[in-house]
Amino acid sequence: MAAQITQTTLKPQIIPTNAGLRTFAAPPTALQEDIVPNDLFYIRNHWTDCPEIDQATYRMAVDGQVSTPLSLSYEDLKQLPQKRFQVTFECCGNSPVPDYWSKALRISTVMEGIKGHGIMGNAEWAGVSLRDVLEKAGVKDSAVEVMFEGADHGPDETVGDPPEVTYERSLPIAKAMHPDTLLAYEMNGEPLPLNHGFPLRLLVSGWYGMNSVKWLVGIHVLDHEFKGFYMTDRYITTNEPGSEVPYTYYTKMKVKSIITNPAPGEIVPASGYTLAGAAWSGEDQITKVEISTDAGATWSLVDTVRPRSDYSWNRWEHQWNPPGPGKYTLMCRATNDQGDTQPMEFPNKWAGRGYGNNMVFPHPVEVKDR
Ligand SMILES: Nc1nc2c(c(=O)[nH]1)N[C@H]1C(S)=C(S)[C@@H](COP(=O)(O)O)O[C@H]1N2
Ligand SMILES: [Mo]
Repeated sequence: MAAQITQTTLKPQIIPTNAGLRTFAAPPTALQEDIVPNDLFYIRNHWTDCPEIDQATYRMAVDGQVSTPLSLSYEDLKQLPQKRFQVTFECCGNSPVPDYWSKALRISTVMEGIKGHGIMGNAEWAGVSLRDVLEKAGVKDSAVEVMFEGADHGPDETVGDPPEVTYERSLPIAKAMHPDTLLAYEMNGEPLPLNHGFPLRLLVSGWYGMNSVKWLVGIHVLDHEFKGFYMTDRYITTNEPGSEVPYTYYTKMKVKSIITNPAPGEIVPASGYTLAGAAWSGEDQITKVEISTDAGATWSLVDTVRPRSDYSWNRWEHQWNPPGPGKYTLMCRATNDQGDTQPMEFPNKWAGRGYGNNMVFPHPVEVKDR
């Protein structure tokens, strides 16, 4: 008997990108809407199993350089003033250059999910301002950084060394005290899903994803810089010997844009088509999105760049009437209010892990008579 097509096989799903079911990308069509639904939002976990925390007994510790250490329950957090807004974020390993990525992961074939730009998303988040919690505890003048402790730990995912490490990241005190740095308990109107950090995650608006610690159990105010494994051995890149800056730290997301319509493999009708996509730039504003339909030889401004909602991406659209059937290479390029624009090539080739790729991406399409 032929296999039955069920609702499940028809529904788009997140795509695994590595062994161990730790990273899943959003399918390309999930990036076509303003909001990525929770079940299609990318997942990036350092361990296969995620911690299962009981909401009833959950406590979050706030300690270190504070006048009153706190132990907050889920209910305590819910009592604080609520903030709700959209935030777009991407993993700093999104849009990897396949060559560099396969070298870093020591894999010979690049898995489907790793191609493209699916290790990102936009959602509406609700929670409380981290600042409100820090002010409740009373941050001392000696505070330099705040360290965030996740409940997940184990051997490092790729090399198993260190054999025991906890997911911990820190922020400079200024970003921690920014009113839009959230402790989020809701995602798109639902309690935070298990894979996205239930019951509480940090959400660092405008910064790369690894800063937004999930399954948050501790907020530790420090009088020094935190030098944990995920600060010094991951999510930084060593630059070429002799470079002015020896290491690059990835904090706020660089200016970037992608084409979402047509999706990869979608045939464009020769009669005309509305190209669409997204552009974002961390804390900065997008001022311009350009489009090329001839592989970067000529550029024009896109027809429409829609305003963003708080920290969301800007959606853009452009009517294209192709000269005729055939193969074309489309490209888009965004510029921000600091004057930064996307480079034509992957900016830090030296870096083995290929983080922070914001190059102008070629988007091949086929136009056919219909
Ligand atoms: N506790 C914890 N927080 C974490 C991670 C993790 O593995 N453990 N992964 C980080 C990384 S690298 C990214 S890109 C984002 C992904 O968030 P998401 O899975 O909700 O999309 O969470 C960050 N926070
Ligand atoms: Mo990430």
